[in-house]
Amino acid sequence: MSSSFRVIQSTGKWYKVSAPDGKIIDCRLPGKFRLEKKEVTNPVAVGDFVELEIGKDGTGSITEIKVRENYVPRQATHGRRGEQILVANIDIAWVVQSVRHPKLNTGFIDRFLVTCEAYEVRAGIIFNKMDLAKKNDHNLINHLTKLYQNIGYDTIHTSIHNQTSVEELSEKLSGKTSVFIGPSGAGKTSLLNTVDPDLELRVGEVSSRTNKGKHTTTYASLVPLKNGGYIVDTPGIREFGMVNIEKSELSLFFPEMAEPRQNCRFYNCTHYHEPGCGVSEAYDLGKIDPERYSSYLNILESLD
Ligand SMILES: Nc1nc2c(ncn2[C@@H]2O[C@H](COP(=O)(O)OP(=O)(O)OP(=O)(O)O)[C@@H](O)[C@H]2O)c(=O)[nH]1
Ligand SMILES: [Mg+2]
Ligand SMILES: [Zn+2]
Repeated sequence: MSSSFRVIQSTGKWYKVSAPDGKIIDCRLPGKFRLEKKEVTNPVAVGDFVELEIGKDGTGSITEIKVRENYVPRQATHGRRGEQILVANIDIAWVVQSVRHPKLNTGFIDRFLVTCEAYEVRAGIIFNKMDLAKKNDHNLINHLTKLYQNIGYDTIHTSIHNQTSVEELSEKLSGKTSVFIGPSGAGKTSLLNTVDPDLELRVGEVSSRTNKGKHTTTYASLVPLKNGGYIVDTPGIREFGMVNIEKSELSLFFPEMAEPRQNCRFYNCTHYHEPGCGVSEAYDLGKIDPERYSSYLNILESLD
């Protein structure tokens, strides 16, 4: 697809599109595209392949949005209804969480993973700022790493102060289109600057008062990596709001529940209070991690 036009940044009104010859073209989107997709707050997302018409002034007008191979949506924020498409056409989506500063949020990870399962996007987990980990943190991270690897997710430990970990990350990114999603201050942009110092992307401090990042990255953007491949750096988000997921299908998106749920007595079992539940049985046998099950219940409740 490298011979096509691709959206590399969107500020709402204007889109930056990279042309096959490497030039960057500022583009607008005709209003009809917005009317067509009312349930989506952004009809064009970073990563989209598009067709253009280029005007005399050198700016473009998007004439067609190519069918997406996949995308990652989340609930729109700021009181807007519908969904926001965070990124389109990627090989893998990484959730980036810092072990500390800001605090690790496993609920975020699990909601993100459910969305990736539902939208058939390969997912991985990056535990960053490992240099700040205390003994207890190491125990927790080792537990989570085993847990997530067992259910099929690539999981890596990084620190911008540990070159070996950065090289490992760099290898995972090379040759693919990847995206980093996570809370503000987790270190998404810092990791990219460490993978490729020529990028010189802007990073910001984490507030020592609130222990939160300061929303330094303001727009998602797709950047080429020197080892081949592309990465989409995204602005930090406080929560990962899921969209279009029904209570009755939620357990389909927990890989460790896929098999046990086949033994449930009721076809529409929510695996919460029903008798003859295969998932509860598997839980009692220690085959489902208590943290994941409690995440499942939290999400189930939030889907009311
Ligand atoms: N100790 C330590 N600090 C880190 C690490 N990675 C990033 N930081 C620091 O964390 C702060 C936030 O980094 P950013 O890269 O701006 O975080 P971000 O996830 O891009 O944040 P937003 O753009 O706001 O979403 C900076 O002060 C970084 O220096 C790490 O591995 N270890
Ligand atoms: Mg950033
Ligand atoms: Zn059940």
